[in-house]
Amino acid sequence: MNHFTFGIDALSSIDESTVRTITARLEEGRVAYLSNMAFSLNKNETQFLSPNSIDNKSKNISYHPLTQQVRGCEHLSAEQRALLQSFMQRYYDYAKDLIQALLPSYVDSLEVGRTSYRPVEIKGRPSSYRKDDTLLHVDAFPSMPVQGRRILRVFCNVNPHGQPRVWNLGEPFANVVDRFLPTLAAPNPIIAPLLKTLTITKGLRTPYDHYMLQLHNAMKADSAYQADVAKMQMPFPPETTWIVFTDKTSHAALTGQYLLEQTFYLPTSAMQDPQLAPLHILETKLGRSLTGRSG
Ligand SMILES: O=C(O)CCC(=O)C(=O)O
Ligand SMILES: [Fe+2]
Repeated sequence: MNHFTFGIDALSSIDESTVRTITARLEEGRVAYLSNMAFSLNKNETQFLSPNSIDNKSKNISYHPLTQQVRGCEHLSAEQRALLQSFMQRYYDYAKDLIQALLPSYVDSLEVGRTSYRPVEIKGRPSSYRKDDTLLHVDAFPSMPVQGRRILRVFCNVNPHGQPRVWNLGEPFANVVDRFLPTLAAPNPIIAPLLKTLTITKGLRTPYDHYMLQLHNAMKADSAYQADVAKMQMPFPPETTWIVFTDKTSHAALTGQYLLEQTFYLPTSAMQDPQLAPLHILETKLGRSLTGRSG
């Protein structure tokens, strides 16, 4: 165990006090590392262990458990797409069961997000700096405002060739905020309603979303910061799982191929300690509410 991660060895030994500890550590910003828990592919799913599973335009295959739609594989046959759909649904079920076992107090409030399958090697993949996840960042998405809710993600490395998924983990969120918040522009109140009307954003980009997006971009844009900031390299071997609040934990994915990921959203009110939410931390620093309608 260290400042960045903590291990969970077996689901069988988890009692109420362990649950509280796990929840607290995750909310602090550590990564829960499950070194002997993994999602396994069925025999007929191993055909998707190829970068050709995705079409040219996409960087991953995405699925939404509510609509049961798969995207990013339109070039495949109807039969293959149906198989991918059940593959992704199985991963969602796996992730949901893990949350149920480890973080039961979240379950009633958790909202389900996308499932993603990433069969392309991330190292050297062309991308603009804002989309480049090999740079340290906290998660915030331009088109998907979370309006203060937490982003909780469950990852599993399903690489069949022994290749780890190598991440860097960066400094605590409070340090990131101290470093970058003074450099960020305040939101312009005209912009958010416009983005919503034009359906550029799915819902209203609140001042919270504005600041998180600016933070995400500022971290990625600062190459001196990327080089100099304290960080720890963390290789996640195949057949391991990890869970993290990616909106608070500074992370970068350096190398790796074949990853499954499930996103959930959690209202801050459902946290064990809502004061640990990025929303609360930013509101305290700025001395204002960030989820109201005006910028
Ligand atoms: O692909 C990965 O390993 C992680 C990329 C990332 O930054 C994320 O999913 O939030
Ligand atoms: Fe990320």
